[in-house]
Amino acid sequence: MAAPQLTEIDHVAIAVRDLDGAVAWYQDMFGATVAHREVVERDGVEEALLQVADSYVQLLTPVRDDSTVAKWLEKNGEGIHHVGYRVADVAATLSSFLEHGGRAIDAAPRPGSRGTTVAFLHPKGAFGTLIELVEE
Ligand code: CMX
Ligand code: CO
Repeated sequence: MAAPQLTEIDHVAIAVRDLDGAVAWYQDMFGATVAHREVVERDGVEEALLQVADSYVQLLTPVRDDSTVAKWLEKNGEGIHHVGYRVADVAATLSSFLEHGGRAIDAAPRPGSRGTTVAFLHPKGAFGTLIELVEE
């Protein structure tokens, strides 16, 4: 059976040190609209989703020192942290990915922000890019 497809770009995630400052910059420079803002406790981050057509720019900042994004910012500085791809069914896409020998971070789908279901795939098996599968 053919592997389930990525249907759309859900978001491009950018790690920043100052979330309010980054949101204000996108508003001033591009008239950006904040579609959603949330502290995702499980990941130790706060996000602001800026609407770009049917997709988002996800500005991310750590809310805890032990957050994976805090560690990443320390090592890399600000920049693109991951790409979120929309899929119809995260569980089916993740199973197919694993069956094809892919390397996942999450063994099973889990809750993401704004009520989505997500699964992260490891950057080391994906050309250096952290991938988040997103089911709305
Ligand atoms: N993009 C690309 N490569 C990355 C990366 C990223 N975002 N994060 C880490 N790496 C690379 C590192 O550079 C490192 O490579 P080297 O071994 O060559 O130096 C390797 O992966 C291991 O990195 P690490 O610094 O030791 O980090 P960890 O293994 O502890 O964590 C990861 C990395 C991807 C497993 C972890 O960040 C993770 O579980 N991420 C998924 C959850 C997440 O990112 N949540 C925040 C966003 C939430 C949301 O979008 O809603
Ligand atoms: Co994300």
